[in-house]
This record gives sequence, structure tokens and C-alpha cells, in this order.
Amino acid sequence: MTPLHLEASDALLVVDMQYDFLPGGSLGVPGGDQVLGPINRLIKLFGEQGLPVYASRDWHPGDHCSFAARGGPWPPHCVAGTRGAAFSDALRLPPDAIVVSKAETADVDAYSAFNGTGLAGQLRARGVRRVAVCGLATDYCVLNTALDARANGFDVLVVPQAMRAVDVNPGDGERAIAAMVERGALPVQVDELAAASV
Ligand code: VGL
Ligand code: ZN
Repeated sequence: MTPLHLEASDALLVVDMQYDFLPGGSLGVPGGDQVLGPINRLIKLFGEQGLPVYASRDWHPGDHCSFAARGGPWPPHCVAGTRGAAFSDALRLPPDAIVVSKAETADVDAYSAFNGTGLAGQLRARGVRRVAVCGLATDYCVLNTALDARANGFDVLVVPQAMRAVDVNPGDGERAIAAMVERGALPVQVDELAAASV
């Protein structure tokens, strides 16, 4: 396997690793817990290189428009401040991880961590040019985050083994990965990523 060397302008973006998206949660993604290991390896690798780790979270008010009670497609999930909205304790986020909260107002949904969060500006201010994207769910927040990263001019690495799909329709996850690749994201495996070359 040819190693893909990390660069000083890389950042890791961990999408929505919250209890409600893990098995047992109100919107549990099948196999969602299986990505904790690969994501923790990514966190360790980026941390060892001194590269920034961003963690997005769905952070909804109790009357969010995406909830079934308001005619939305989802059961209530990730209500700000609840246990379901907390990051999994099994996720080894570094103390200096940058938390990005999204879809915080009742009448707007946002699947992308770039939507209404100022993330693109934060990344640019830090000199980030490429983001590695992983987390939940492949076919919603990961997809939209990766596409927005490309739309904002960032290079994107996607790590399929570190993401899982809701798959409301079978194949949604595979199609989401294909859509990211179609827009220029590069699929990589955790073991392929190597320390920055000197
Ligand atoms: C998500 C459904 C609803 C996600 C968020 O993080 O992928 N999916 N809200
Ligand atoms: Zn949501």
C-alpha cells in the first residue's frame, strides 16, 4: 500500500459521533459503533502530527423542524444538552478538539457541518487546505459535509471504513460515497495514511 503522507495543512473532521446516532440511540445508525475504532486511530494519527481535530455535532432545539412532530423525517434526536446529543465517551477526542455545533435553530435543518457554522472560515484561518472526513451518517451529514468542503475549495479525503449509513433506501451509503468521489473527494483507508514526510 503506497502511503499517503499527511501534510501540515491537513485537518480531521469527525462528524456527529453522538449517542443518538449510535446503536441504541433514537436515530441509531446500524453498525455505527464499528467506526469508533477507526476514528480513534485517525484521531491519534492526526494528534501525533499536531494537526487539528474538528468534531461536529447535531445540536437541535426540542421543537426542531426535522422531528416527526413538526412533519419532519426523523424521530427526535440530538436535542442540545441531552445525553443523546453528547459525544460518545468511547470517542477519544483530544482536549483541544474544536466542536462545531449545527442545526441549532428550530426552523432550519443543516446536514453539513459547514452550514451556518463558520467552519470554512475557521479552517482557512488555521491554514487548513485538506480535510479528512469520517463519522455518521454517510448518507446525510457526512455526505453534505464532504460536498460542502469541496464547494468551499478544500481538498477532501473520505474514509469509508470510518463511516456508516442510515440506508433508508438500500444503497444510499454507497451512492453517497460515489457522489463524494464524483466531486473530487479521495477515498482512503486508515492504514494508508502516514505521518508527514520530513
Ligand atoms: C443526521 C439525520 C438527521 C446526521 C442528522 O448526522 O447524519 N442524520 N440529522
Ligand atoms: Zn438532525
